[in-house]
Amino acid sequence: MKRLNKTAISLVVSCMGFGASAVWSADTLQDVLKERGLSQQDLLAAAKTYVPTGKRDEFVAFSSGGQSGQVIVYAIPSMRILKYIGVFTPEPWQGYGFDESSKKVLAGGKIDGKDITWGDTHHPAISETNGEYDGQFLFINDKANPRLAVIDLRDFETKQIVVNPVFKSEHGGAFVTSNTEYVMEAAQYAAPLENKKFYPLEEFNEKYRGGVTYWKFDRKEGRLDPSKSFSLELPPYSQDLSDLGKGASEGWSFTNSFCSERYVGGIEKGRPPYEAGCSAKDTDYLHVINWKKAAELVAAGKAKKINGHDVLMMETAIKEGVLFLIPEPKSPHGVDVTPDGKNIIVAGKLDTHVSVYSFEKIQAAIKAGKFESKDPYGIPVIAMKDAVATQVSLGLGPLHTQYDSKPCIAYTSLYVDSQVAKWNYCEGKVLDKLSVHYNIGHLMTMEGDSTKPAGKYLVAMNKLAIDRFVPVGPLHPQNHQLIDISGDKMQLLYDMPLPLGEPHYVVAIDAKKLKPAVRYKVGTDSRTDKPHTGATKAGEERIVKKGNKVEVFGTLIRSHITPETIEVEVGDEVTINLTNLERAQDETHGFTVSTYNVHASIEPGKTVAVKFKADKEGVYPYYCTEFCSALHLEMQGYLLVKPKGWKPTKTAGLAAQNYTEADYKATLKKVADTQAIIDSVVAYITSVNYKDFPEVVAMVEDAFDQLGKTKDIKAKHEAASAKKDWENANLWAEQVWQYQVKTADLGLRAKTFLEQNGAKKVK
Ligand code: K7E
Ligand code: CUA
Repeated sequence: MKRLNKTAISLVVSCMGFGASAVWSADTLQDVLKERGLSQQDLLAAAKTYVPTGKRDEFVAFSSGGQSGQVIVYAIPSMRILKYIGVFTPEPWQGYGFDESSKKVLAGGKIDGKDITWGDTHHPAISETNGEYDGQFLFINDKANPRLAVIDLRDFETKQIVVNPVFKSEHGGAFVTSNTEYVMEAAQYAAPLENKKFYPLEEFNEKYRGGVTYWKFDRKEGRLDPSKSFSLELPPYSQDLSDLGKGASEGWSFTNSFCSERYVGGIEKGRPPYEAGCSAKDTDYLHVINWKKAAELVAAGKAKKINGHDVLMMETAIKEGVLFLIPEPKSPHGVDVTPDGKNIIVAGKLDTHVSVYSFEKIQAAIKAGKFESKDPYGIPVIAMKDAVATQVSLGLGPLHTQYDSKPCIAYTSLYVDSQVAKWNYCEGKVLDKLSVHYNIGHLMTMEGDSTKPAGKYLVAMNKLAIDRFVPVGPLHPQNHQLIDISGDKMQLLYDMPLPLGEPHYVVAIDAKKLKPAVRYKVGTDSRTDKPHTGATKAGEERIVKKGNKVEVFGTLIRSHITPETIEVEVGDEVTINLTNLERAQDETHGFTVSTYNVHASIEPGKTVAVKFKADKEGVYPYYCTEFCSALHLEMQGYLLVKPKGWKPTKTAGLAAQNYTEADYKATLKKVADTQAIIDSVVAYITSVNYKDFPEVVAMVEDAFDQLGKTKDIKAKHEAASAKKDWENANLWAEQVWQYQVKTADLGLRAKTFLEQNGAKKVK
């Protein structure tokens, strides 16, 4: 490769405003290492994460967005952020909360009739088939306002939010059963199950309750079905994380707790705070639940209706043998079922040990009726020694455990030590420890919750980012650290600041399993997956006025909105339905009307409605908010809000430009020249094996679509020219040229793609 000489580069660089900083003039790897103070180890780490342009990542991670109420999508190993998905919080880019259909999704999360427009998202879960991630749906919970959301991974849009009918807060969700029959969530802070009933804290033991909810998932509809969902009443032990059985433990679920002391704090009453009272005892309880049998009992009518929702009461659950407890040390946090389902690993936050429970031993104890005691509610308690296979001391503050593709290998986060421990849970041996940045919470391996973890990488989700990044004020970003786990020793590769909310858990899936759509069927309401009532075909755009209701049926295509003028009277209720007629990939149009607080993101094929009351007389520009083509800025129109009873006083038409025959001729020449370019591009494309490239085939189709539109318009300019109406002849000829420009743009894009991807000549 020819090298530019250093002076030349420095010159360019300083002209570009980078200053003469040495890095930019370094031209060998050694120079860069020296100038930037990098070690060979750094270089190796960089090479393991760098994804050059044109290449894609191997895994896609879905991170909880914490208090942002969103989901953050990023890629591994590059750690590049791909998308934020609005879930519990309005998100303007996607029109989420600013168009009618998405407002309805958010309204599903209303509690007692009140809008709740934020959420505290903790645990995302990918839908599973036979215990493996299938890449179809993503679920995520809201801890603060006990809710659960469904995201469809065909379009990465939130489709549904449901409110837990009996809890006041929840934490141990979302977790899915092996075939996503149910999505599970567990309560956190105990409260009376009857929603609006008051009981004093003195009645905590009697009236306050925890529980777990199993939401029935209808995969065909892609929605949770509240009518077929149920909960199980549990003692007020502050249930925490959960996990579902798989393989050997299929049909069971496990939920731990951190305050089986049932302590009620209150410094104001002279009592020590919760933190003292909830951690006083050496053990809490792991709840072991036979959810399959519980579902059968509910189906057999053994549940009690609370707030119209089926709740299997503890008394029934105990009598029918679906609920058991096992002591677990000490104020534990994570409970994680091994890929084969044979073991359940519980990390005792305040204990240095992780406890490996054996499902086989648990079942043996249940079968033999071997219980050491009953809890105050009569739930049988299995002795720890009868349930635990082994305990391993890992370090201070073990929280969460994830699994490797290699058998028996687990990784546990150590919050207090700020380390990841790699260990063997079959042999009870610590294998390696890696210091990570301060105070790791969750960690996550690729497909780590499935029956077939993919190994390779681990992400440490650290709570604090002190000293790690350029400071951005007292509120720091979070720090997700990428770790290579392919070898015997873990290697830290990359620090990624996450600048939105405090993510708790993340799940990652093999990117190849995701099959997102490129476009919608024309006229689709993306939030319901059904045809939109406002869907409009090309040529059928119209404005319908009934009383004070104005409904616009419009379309969008490069580069105009139809209609381009909407006239209403002040006080009218305006609904603007817009259908994106594009079929081309990534040809999204946005839409907003000045000062009416509406916004829509309209991807190819989608129909969206925005609605508002035109309560202010005046002139309101509307426009496309996505830079969709060279003529994007011209993708505009006017909403005219006229005073009541307004009549035009001036009858003159819109100002003419007085184009002449010469102007028309000049435009025709431009059209002919552009056609020559198009023809040459077409000649190139058809001379190679373009049909072997689906992306190019799509571009070519779109290009001919654009060009096809010129036929009718050509007839228009010719008709106008025959009448010597040079004004219209010239303007319609200009419109022909606009379509040619779009055609040429696509053609050139296709040509570049073919050249870069090694297209071959065909005869
Ligand atoms: Cu932050 Cu899973 Cu909600 Cu642990 S949880 S760290
Ligand atoms: Cu459409 Cu900009």
